[in-house]
Amino acid sequence: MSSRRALITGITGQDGLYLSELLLSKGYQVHGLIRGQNNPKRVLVEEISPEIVLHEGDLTDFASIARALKASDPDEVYNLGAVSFVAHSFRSALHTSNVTGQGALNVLEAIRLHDPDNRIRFYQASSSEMFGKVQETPQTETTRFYPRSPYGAAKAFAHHVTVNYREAYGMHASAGILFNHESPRRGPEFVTRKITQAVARISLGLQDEVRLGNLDAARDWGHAQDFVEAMWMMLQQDNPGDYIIATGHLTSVRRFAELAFDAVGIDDWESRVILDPAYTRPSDVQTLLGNPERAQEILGWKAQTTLDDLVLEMVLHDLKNP
Ligand code: NDP
Ligand code: GDR
Repeated sequence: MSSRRALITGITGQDGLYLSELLLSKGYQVHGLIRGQNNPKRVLVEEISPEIVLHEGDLTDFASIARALKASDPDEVYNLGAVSFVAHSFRSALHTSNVTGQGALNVLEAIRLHDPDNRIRFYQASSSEMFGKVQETPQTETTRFYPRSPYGAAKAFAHHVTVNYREAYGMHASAGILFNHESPRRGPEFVTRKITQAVARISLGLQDEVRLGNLDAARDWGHAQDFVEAMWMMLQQDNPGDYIIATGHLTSVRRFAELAFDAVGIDDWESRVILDPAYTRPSDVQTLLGNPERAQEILGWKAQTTLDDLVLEMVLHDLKNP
C-alpha cells in the first residue's frame, strides 16, 4: 500500500466525498480543507472515514491554505472548492470570482511557495461552463472559451492560471475540463437532483409538482464516481495536461425529467412540471457536449455509467430518503 498524502479543497462537496473514498481505497492519507468553525457537512466526511484529517480554512484566506499545506505536506493537491452553482453566481458575482477564480490562484501560489522543487502535483477542477456559448460541437481541449456566467468566467481565469503556473514554473499542474456529473450526493439545487427528489416525493404522494426553468437546455451528464477516477489518473501521468472528461452523449432537461418519471411509472409527467421563470438565468448555456477522446487515449479513461442507470440510482436513493 502506498503512503501518499493528498489535500482536497471542497472535500465536503459531491466530488470531494467520492474522491476521498477513491484515494482511501488506494491507501492515501487524505487531508481536506474545510470551511467555517462548525461546518454541518463535516459529518459527511467523518462518515467516510474518521481518519481523514480536516484543516479549517477558506479559499479566500491565503494563510489558511498555506497552513493546511504545511500541516499535510501533500504529494497531490486537488482544488475542488468553489461556489459551484451557476445560478447563484449571478447573484453573488464578486464572491464567486474570489472563491472560484482567485481561490485557485491562492492555492497555486501557496504551493509554489511551500514547494519550490515542484514535488506536489496539482489538479484544478475546470468546467465545461467555460465553453458557454459554444464555438464548436463537440467541445475539445482546444475549443475557444466563451463563458456565459460569473461562474464560467471565474473558472476560465482559474484554468488559465493553472496552465500558466505549469508553463511558467514547471509545476505538475493539470486541469480536468469536466462536463456535468451527478449522483445521489449531488446538491439539491442542481437540476438533476431537484428532479429526482421531486419525482420520488411525487410518487410517494408527498408533493404534487416540480417547478423548473429551461427544459430545452441539454447537457452531457455522467456519474461523479466515474469522473473522480479521471482526476486521479491525470496526476499519475509523467506529464501534466488538460483533459475533457465527458460521456459524449447529449440529453435535454426535458428528457432527463421524462426518464426520472418513467423510473416510478408516472406517464402523465408533463402535467407535473410547471415552467417557472424564477429558474431561468440572465444568460444560460443551451448545449454542452464533450469529446473525451484525449482522456481515453492518454489516460485510458472512459465513462462507465449509462444515463439510465444514473437516473435510476438517484431516483431509488431519493425514494428511500424522501
Ligand atoms: P459542490 O458544490 O458539491 O462542492 C463545492 C465545495 O466547495 C464544497 O465542499 C464547499 O464547501 C466548497 N467551498 C465553497 N466555498 C468555499 C470557500 N470559500 N473555501 C473553501 N471551500 C469552499 O461541487 P462538486 O463537488 O459538484 O464540484 C467540485 C468542483 O468541480 C467544483 O469546483 C465545481 O465547480 C467543479 N465542477 C463540477 C462539475 C459537476 O458537474 N459537478 C462539473 C465541472 C466542474 P462547504 O461545505 O463549506 O459549502
Ligand atoms: P449547470 O447545472 O448550470 O450545468 O452547472 P444545473 O443542474 O444547475 O443546470 C443545468 C441546466 O438545467 C437548466 N435548468 C435548471 N437548473 C436548475 N438548477 N434548476 C432548475 O429548476 C432548472 N430548470 C432548468 C439550467 O438553466 C441549465 O441550463 C453544473 C455545476 O455543477 C457547475 O459547477 C459545473 O461546472 C457544470 O455543471 C458543468
